[in-house]
Amino acid sequence: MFVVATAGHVDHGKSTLVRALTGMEPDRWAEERRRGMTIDLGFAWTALPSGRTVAFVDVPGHERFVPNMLAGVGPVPVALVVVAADEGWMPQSAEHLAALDALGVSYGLLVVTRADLADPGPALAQARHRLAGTSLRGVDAMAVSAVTGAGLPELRAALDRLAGALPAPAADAPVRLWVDRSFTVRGSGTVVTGTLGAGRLAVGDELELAATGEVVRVRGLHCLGTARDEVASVARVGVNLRGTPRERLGRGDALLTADRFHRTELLDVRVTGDPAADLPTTLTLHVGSAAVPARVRPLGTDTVRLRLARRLPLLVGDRALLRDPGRHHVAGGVTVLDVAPPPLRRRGAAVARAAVLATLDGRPDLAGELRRRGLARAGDLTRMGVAPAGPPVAGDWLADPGHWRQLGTRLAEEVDRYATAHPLEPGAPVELLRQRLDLPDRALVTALVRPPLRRHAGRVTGAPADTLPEPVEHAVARVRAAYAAHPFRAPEADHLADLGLGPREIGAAVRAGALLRLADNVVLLPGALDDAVRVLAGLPQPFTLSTARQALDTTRRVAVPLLELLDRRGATRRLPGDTRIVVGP
Ligand SMILES: Nc1nc2c(ncn2[C@@H]2O[C@H](COP(=O)(O)OP(=O)(O)OP(=O)(O)O)[C@@H](O)[C@H]2O)c(=O)[nH]1
Ligand SMILES: [Mg+2]
Repeated sequence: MFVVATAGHVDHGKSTLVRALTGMEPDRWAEERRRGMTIDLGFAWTALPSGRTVAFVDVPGHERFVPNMLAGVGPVPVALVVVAADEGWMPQSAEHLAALDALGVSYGLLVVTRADLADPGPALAQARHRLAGTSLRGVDAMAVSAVTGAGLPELRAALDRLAGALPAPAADAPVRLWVDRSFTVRGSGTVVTGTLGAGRLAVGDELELAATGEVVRVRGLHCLGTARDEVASVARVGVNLRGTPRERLGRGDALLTADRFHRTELLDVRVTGDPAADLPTTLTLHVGSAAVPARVRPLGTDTVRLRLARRLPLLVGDRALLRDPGRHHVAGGVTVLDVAPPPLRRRGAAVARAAVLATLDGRPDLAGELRRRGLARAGDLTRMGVAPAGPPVAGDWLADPGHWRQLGTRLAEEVDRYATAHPLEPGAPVELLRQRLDLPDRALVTALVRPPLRRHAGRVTGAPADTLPEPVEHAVARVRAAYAAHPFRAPEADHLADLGLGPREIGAAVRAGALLRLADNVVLLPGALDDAVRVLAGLPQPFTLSTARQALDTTRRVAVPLLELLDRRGATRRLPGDTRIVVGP
């Protein structure tokens, strides 16, 4: 199936043409039929000679109903531009064409109808001329009469050719179904309809409501009046939602594949049409079937920041339009450049931002996105419409390579700075480093730790300090002098304290290799282990704790942890009966 939206001035024969092609009545309301005028969107479909199905979204031409028209064409990138032979180009012909051009609609047909009432030649020439400067330039054009049927076979053939030229829908893309109608079916509950432009839907799917993020479940699907278990794009589709009251959603809302869209109220866009500086401060943004008031802040000559009155599920590269409802004026086409733009706080930020936006074209660009953001989560990028690739640096974080290298350098500097400011601490706390580097996740700090940096117990240490703070150096020197003659007589705790060696100082001296810690408050000089092995090797083997203690000229306070440490290091081995031997040389 493919879907075509009509466009054109009021009374130019759009609905009559759809009726003639499909045998279906696009004007659904009694009021529409009474007044002979389309007010809201109409839907009809038929088989073409090739067997393909074409579905029409028939729009109203009256100037009062332009918002309805925009809700119809917004999600449908194919247009049937209708002009009456006897009236020619009219104001809403121009306004509708401006909207299609702003949205970048490039597939369609130009049909001059009511050809039985006047020579279609002039209207055809005039309309062709109008289309020439737009996204619809060069589309097939023909004259028809819906009353006599003249030209309808040619039109059907042209629709078939058009269908063959359309790009294949992205079958695996996430679903963003813009709702164009919602109603209640007795016994089934709420049904919404829309044009499924990409992806597929199946009964049982869980979808997200764009307005609220609420998750809803698909209870039933309809396509062209037939119940279906699954519907693939492109299609007109009716979705029955389980347990969702009708008031919860309506035109302008969207059903989304869960967790695949960033719902934003702030975006940076490129505008075509009026210069950015000339735009009013408030306009209406039309995208999909939605129409949302937007505050406009010009940034560059053709780039602006929009603040929306409500969140919309937008992706980089989306097309939309800005309209001034009071003036019946399509102010410009919109290409979405950034759906998660940085705040503009500092002086000069707007100018800098304009320079960045000048380099963007709305094509998703992973490398550029990372360059601008430095770091980004893969999931966030996906939700913006930028496909992530490559290995993450930590968790699901992707990084710009240059930025990541720079962070590594800064981490080393911060670790150094911390060590200088806190020489007795065993490294800088990870959380503090996260704050200093302004990183959003501690896992990133951890991932940045490279030798010679090391991570230990929630801290990052640099290369071991070979110089100790002077007071500690002094204290250690005094320990060395005092115990040279009795290397295994560890100083008592209060003696250490007298020397100025508290737990932190001892920790620093141990890390620097100036002292050897056997147990809390039991420290020896670094060479003590080798000396002890030499002394013990000279004893008759095996030897007892008491023999060892006497040979080492020390107390149990030292001998017990010393022998245990030697056991652990494999220098001695403990035998049954609490004796030991020295192992190896
Ligand atoms: N003679 C003749 N009359 C036509 C033809 N097509 C439409 N009409 C008449 O033109 C009038 C308007 O036709 P509609 O189909 O309602 O026009 P529309 O473009 O749908 O109008 P809106 O939806 O209100 O914008 C009706 O009275 C139709 O009968 C045609 O090919 N020949
Ligand atoms: Mg109509």
